[in-house]
Amino acid sequence: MEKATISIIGVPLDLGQSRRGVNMGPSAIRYAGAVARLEAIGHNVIDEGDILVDAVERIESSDVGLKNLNEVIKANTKLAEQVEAAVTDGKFPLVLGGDHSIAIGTLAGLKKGYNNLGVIWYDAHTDMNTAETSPSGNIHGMPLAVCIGLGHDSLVNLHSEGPKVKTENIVIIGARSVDPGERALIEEKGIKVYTMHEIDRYGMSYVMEDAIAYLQSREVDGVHLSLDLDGLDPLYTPGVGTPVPGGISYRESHLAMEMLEDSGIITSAEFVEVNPILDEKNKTADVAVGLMGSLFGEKLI
Ligand code: EXY
Ligand code: MN
Ligand code: MN
Ligand code: MN
Repeated sequence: MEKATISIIGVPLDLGQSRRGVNMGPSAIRYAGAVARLEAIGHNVIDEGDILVDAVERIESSDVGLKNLNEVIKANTKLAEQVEAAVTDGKFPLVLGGDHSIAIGTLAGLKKGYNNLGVIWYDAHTDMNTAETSPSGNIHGMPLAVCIGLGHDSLVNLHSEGPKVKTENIVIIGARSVDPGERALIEEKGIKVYTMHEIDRYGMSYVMEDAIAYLQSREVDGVHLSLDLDGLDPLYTPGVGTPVPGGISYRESHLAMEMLEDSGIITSAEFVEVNPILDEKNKTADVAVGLMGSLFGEKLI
């Protein structure tokens, strides 16, 4: 990856899900040395600090069954503005979560900067529920549906009207916990998904080669990497709110990041769902920072 000016934006939001602690994800990732790690590779890093998230007591489902809807909207609106500003200034937005609902703000902020944005969704989950299909009412299980225009109006139209990403420009990697409503939607929209079956069967090298070639064939003018640390096996990233066994290994994840770096297609990234309260020491944040190193060009030799 060319030497970049990386704009780090922290989003201490845990209201898109039900387990406290993931709002401390940005601090845990900073504590794991994210800034120094990226500077050591030669990048110019500007830590813009954290989006201000109201410290509200938990407010259960709003009238539409979406938990903490207003707070999630507020935080994501601020995030979208900051991401948009970073792109306008020619910086690489690196967003630190916080639960995965923050992808709503990130993708909204990216929209104006790209005509044909691609998305790689690295996750145990497909995050494609709506209020109607969600088993939990947690908005962190909905961002990928929202970004293609499905879900509550205030989320779909956040920061700008309508969908933020075309369904054919989305690639999901690592899925292994998918709800019935999400399966139906993925089938209906024909979204490209490499589940753990494909990764086991063909190997991460093939999956990444195929995914990168697919996005290049879509002639995307940028690719956003939305990396949910629960995409890895909980053996490596135990500090996440919705762990799912049988996940992607540590080395497979570094290979994926190394191949993305080599391809040069990634133009923005977010690392989400790090929950230090559920972690073993700061293991999950350490893994996140290590993966950032590989994504931004750290070489093994
Ligand atoms: N599919 C379940 C739900 O919608 O509640 C679990 C979602 C977990 C979402 C995490 C962020 O990836
Ligand atoms: Mn997720
Ligand atoms: Mn916009
Ligand atoms: Mn997940």
